[in-house]
Amino acid sequence: MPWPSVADDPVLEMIVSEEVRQNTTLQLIASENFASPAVMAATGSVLTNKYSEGYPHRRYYGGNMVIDEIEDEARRRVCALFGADHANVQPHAGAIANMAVYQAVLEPGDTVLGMSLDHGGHLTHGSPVNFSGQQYRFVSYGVTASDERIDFEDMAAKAHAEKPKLIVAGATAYPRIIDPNPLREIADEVGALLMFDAAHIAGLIAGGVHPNPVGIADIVTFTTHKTLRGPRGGCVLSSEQYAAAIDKAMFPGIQGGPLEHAIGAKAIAFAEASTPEFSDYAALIVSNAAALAKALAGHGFRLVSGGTDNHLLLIDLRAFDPDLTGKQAQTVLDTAGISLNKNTVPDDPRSPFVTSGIRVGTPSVSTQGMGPDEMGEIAELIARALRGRDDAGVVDSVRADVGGLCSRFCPYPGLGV
Ligand code: DSN
Repeated sequence: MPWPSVADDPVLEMIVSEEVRQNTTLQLIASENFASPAVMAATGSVLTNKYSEGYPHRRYYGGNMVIDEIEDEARRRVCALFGADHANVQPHAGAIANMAVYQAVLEPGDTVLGMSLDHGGHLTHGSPVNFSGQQYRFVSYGVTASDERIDFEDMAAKAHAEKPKLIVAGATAYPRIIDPNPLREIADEVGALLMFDAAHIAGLIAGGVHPNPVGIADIVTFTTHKTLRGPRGGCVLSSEQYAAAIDKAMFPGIQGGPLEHAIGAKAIAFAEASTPEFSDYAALIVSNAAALAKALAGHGFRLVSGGTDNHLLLIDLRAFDPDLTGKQAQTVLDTAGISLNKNTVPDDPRSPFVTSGIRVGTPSVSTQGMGPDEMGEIAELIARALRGRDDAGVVDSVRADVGGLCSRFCPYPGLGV
């Protein structure tokens, strides 16, 4: 039977428009990346057609002989990549991975320590608007006022006072290395479990440029689409001790059928991330972030914590221009072809919808092969657009220069044409 004709479906045109946007504008959102053609091919493959509730060799549906091989291979590859005993590759997202861990090791109302969202944490680390903050009793830690780095002293004091069952490490807007060792010590002092949410830095860990929390934390969660450069999705790594509880929480506890097309793509991404070329890539992400930080500081921007040693920078705009909000900066830069996000800075007087900061990341531009010279160009483009934000001619000229830069480093030649 023929497929219905969708040749004139406007959504197909919209996909081409998005290809054009990604090829011709700068992607500086710290949690985004460009997946490889092999990862995208798996994501768009026939694996999407298969129901496979359960786990390899214990499914609720027939016909899973190939799917089992693929999911087994994904689990083997990710365990080898990070040195883990057990992997669950089924989470549709990082939030679901975290939810499954909480369901596996906590009872509703249990006390948990997590980094506050406005100091760089994540919604699922206990935000009151998220299930995590609603179902569990989260107590927040954050960064110091002086050096804007994680306040381990305050964290230890809170751990001793509150006796949490779980300590959650990890962040979405924290530009520094998170050493898992002091976290382990604090967790051991108070008899807490330690979960490390490595969503942002999984690729930096795989590439060997950031410390690996596997084997130090009891459980490690991450997303596969950020620095790791795979398909959109999540993963949980653990010792055998927590494997059964986590698997049961994921399915049947939370999710139904796993997205096997995403799991096939994860397997490919795990193989890509285990190559020497990926280690070079991870090092480039970090060196590009440092170069961009230095160049932006030269244009009068204040970097939260004074710089970066990962893939992102958090910029406090108030030193550059006290009247400029993160919201305005995001809008102006969108018009100039520079995609990034507004972000609160620690103890931000403005609301999360307005903010005094922006977050900037280098995973995508590093995938494009840009280096320190281009980081200097990008800093100049950002500064020029924001300084001249009331002059359409200036913003247009930045947009034209962004187009020129992107044409030299096109991520997907042949797409969007
Ligand atoms: N939305 C992700 C980020 O941008 O950091 C976190 O879930």
